[in-house]
Amino acid sequence: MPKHVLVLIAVTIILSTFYSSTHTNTLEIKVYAIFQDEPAFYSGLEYNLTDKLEITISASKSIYNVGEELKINGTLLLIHDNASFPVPGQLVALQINDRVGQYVLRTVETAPGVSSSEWQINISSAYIGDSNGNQLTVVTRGQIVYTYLTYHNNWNTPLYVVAAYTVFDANNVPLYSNMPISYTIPPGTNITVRDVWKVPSYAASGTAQLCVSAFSNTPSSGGYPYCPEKLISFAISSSKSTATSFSVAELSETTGTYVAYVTTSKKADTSIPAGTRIGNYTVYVAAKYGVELTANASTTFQIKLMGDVDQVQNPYTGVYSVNILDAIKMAQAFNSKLGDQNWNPNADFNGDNKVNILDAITLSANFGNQAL
Ligand SMILES: [Ca+2]
Ligand SMILES: [Ca+2]
Repeated sequence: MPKHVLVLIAVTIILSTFYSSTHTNTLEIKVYAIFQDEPAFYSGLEYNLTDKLEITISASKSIYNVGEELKINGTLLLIHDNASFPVPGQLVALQINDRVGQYVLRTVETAPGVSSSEWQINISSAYIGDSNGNQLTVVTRGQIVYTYLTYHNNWNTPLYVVAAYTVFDANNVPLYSNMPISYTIPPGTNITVRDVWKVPSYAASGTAQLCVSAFSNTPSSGGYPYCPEKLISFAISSSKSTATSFSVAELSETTGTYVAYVTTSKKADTSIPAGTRIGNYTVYVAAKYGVELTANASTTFQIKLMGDVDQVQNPYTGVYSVNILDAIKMAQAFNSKLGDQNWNPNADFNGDNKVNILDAITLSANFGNQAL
């Protein structure tokens, strides 16, 4: 068969495929040629340039107590011909900011999780070490340690990369999140980032996790992940831990949805300072699909220190705490109701306009908790 006839047949097949795909409400599973040049974002779901990518986000509560577990989840959706399709196996950049700065930086995945691929950026090495670069497998509370991260650009053009990580202890409490560091990495080369931090006094002994991301920008600026999160385990205090092993890389089970859990610390370390900051939090997520489609979203919640009647910061340490002074304040307001002379709204934790045994139980349950 002459060559031009083969070409004509090929063109006809392509045109007819395109025609049928733009005149139907169902998505076809098809390898889209353009992805061959963009292995980092390969997916089997076809899309058109007129399609839109959307991401939803929600926090499980609008107000959390210090020590509570935060749950952030949402869905990545492809909007195609006025219908929406959950997008499985994609990376989502996630950033939680407290009132001061970054609190958590993660790369999560939409269920059922990403398949292996040749990513544009590889996190080729990540570990906790000493100032000379020697790896540490066990660290102690109060120790000054260094994080070493090596990023490799697999791509054929320079890539702007934001290096970001969060360390979690065995109870899934964030110990440290770095100020994201940005570099332009030339094609085919490595860059190593060194960052210093101090292990907080409240870190649980047991297996801690270093969770490392490579973003195109900070997630709060719409940056998406270049590659899956790299997880590295190390031990805090003792390698003979009784803590059960855990995984921060928990996967949602519903196709196209993502989830992230964070347990907030009940204690503060004033020397760093680190701990749970009360006040407003903002969560940002961002994702990319194919070459052109991006989406981002944000939500907010609050963290309060329940049981803190006097709401006074220690003038030297900046710490809010639930202690005997709060119990005294509550005793003074005990059995009062709204309008009474000894009424204290800060002792009415459940908002029923009475200070009674229920509020005392809340104080008792949170006794000893600290926040910044
Ligand atoms: Ca207090
Ligand atoms: Ca009450």
